[in-house]
Amino acid sequence: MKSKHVLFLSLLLFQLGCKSPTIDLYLPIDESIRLNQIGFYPDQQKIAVVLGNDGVEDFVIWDEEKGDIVYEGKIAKEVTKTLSGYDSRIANFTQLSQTGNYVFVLAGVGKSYPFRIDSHVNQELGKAGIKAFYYQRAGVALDKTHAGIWARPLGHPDDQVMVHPSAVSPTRKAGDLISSPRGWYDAGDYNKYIVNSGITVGTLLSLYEDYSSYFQELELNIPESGDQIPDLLDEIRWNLDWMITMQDPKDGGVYHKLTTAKFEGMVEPHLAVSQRYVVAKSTTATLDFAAVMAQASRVYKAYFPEESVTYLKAAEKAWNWAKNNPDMLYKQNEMNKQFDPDVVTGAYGDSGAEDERVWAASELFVTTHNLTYWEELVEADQSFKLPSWNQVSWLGYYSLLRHQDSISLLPQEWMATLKINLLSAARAQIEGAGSAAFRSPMTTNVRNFIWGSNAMASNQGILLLYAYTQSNEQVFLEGALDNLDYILGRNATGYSYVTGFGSKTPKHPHHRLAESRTDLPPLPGFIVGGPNPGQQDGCTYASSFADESYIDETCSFASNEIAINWNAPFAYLVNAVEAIRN
Ligand code: 9MR
Repeated sequence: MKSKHVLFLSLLLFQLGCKSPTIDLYLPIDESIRLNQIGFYPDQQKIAVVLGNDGVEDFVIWDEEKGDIVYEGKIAKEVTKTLSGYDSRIANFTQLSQTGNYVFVLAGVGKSYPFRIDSHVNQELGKAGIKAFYYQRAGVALDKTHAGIWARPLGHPDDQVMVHPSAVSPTRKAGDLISSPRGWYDAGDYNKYIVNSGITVGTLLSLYEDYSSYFQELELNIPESGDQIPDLLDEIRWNLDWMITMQDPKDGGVYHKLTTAKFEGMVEPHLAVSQRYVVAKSTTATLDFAAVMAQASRVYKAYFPEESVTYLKAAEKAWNWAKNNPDMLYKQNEMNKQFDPDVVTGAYGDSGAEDERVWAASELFVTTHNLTYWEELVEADQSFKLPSWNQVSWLGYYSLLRHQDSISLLPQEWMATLKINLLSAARAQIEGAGSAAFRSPMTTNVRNFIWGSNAMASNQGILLLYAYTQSNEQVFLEGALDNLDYILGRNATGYSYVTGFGSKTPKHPHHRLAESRTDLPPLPGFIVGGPNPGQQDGCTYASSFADESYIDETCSFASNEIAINWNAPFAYLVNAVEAIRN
């Protein structure tokens, strides 16, 4: 059957006037065709990028189910250069809007990986992006019903966590044991860090607040599925339950992290049993905690009124601690000179806590309407800064914009400035995207390729979606979709950077849960860090160009790790797009 289709296709291509009448009977996949390997919405712009192949002009779209050509087109004449010097041209097949499974065929050359056109094309991907957090759960066994082949025994109960000498207080001595269970593993490692949990939970709670009706019905097949609470909120609670234990009940300060002294080996969670510590309180962790708890207080109010009160009290207590300790920045190297054991795991250190203060004040203001918090914002820097774990002011500003109707007591001019700054940043983001080599905002600037560049692409997408919802200008939604196309295959390496989604996907992520079970496929729904010319892991890369600095090897923690603060914006982007489209 298959070869009959191919033969049929070959004949048709011949009739189309292709230069070479002899087309491979088994049309090979050709890596010079780069496109979104999941697919497109029916009315979305649909493009593939073709690298090299000078002189080849014709392409067709082949319907794999019907065994028929459904679209014929010509590659655009304009040529752009990629960073590594390839000629890049665009093949546009936007007009094709019929639901189906397709491949793109470059006349005489080969075919693309398959893709789909469907009005729910990203639904499964969106669910998987959130389900990934379930797989990251610490302190619980995952059962077959919910984890399938990735079921695993309980690891890291964290009911005997030692107070590190850096974290002593009048009521907690070094060596005391506290209980701090649950939460999500941060990334490829098994530690739990408040700063990174902060932006992760903030992003996911915002996803819920922005598209709450979409999440009322969305089932993730997690143990809590079927209760009265949206699954997304159930999943987020797993981490909130942990975060709240990281606050010193006495003074309100929040420990920076819960960690082993050194990274564990590449073993399964229940075999990674080194002593874990709570380490040093910090201003950044405490303010991130305050922001998250303030937001959680309003989001969960309808479902858990008691917890909602607890969350708000915790937020206010944290805020007050940070007021009294504005400069307790986490400096790991200095800490290690003073205390033993040395702690050499993820630092999440920062040079200042001003943006964390803005985020916390914004969330506390939205939740309480208490003008004390507004006074903290009146002089604050309102310029746009793309969110990342060490830059969180706009998580707060997004919340102010989201709730602008209920906080109309704020000066209109101040709020208008926020909106102007948001829209002009979004405009700058899409400028040049149409002529960049891979036709996406992400590929307009080589400086976007940092450690976790795929989170950069996702966070740009979120900015563009806020600009879209604030302005209704279609061009912003298109820009967000372009970055999704980038993530899912229209890029310089040809990878769809999400485990289990697409045809050419990461198989060897730097992820202890995956590396310790190489008998299984990698856990699905995880976005890897992506191209990073820093190449800090010292692994052998095939290329040093910024957008090609990626290798699918476990060695590569600088380009192929997974992390909760990268999955959250990715999950936001995919689910928000799906919610907007449906
Ligand atoms: O995402 C973090 C990145 O911005 C930093 O440059 C890098 C080096 O400090 O650390 C990254 O975070 C890692 C964390 O420190 C430990 N867990 C894994 C995280 C992802 O690589």
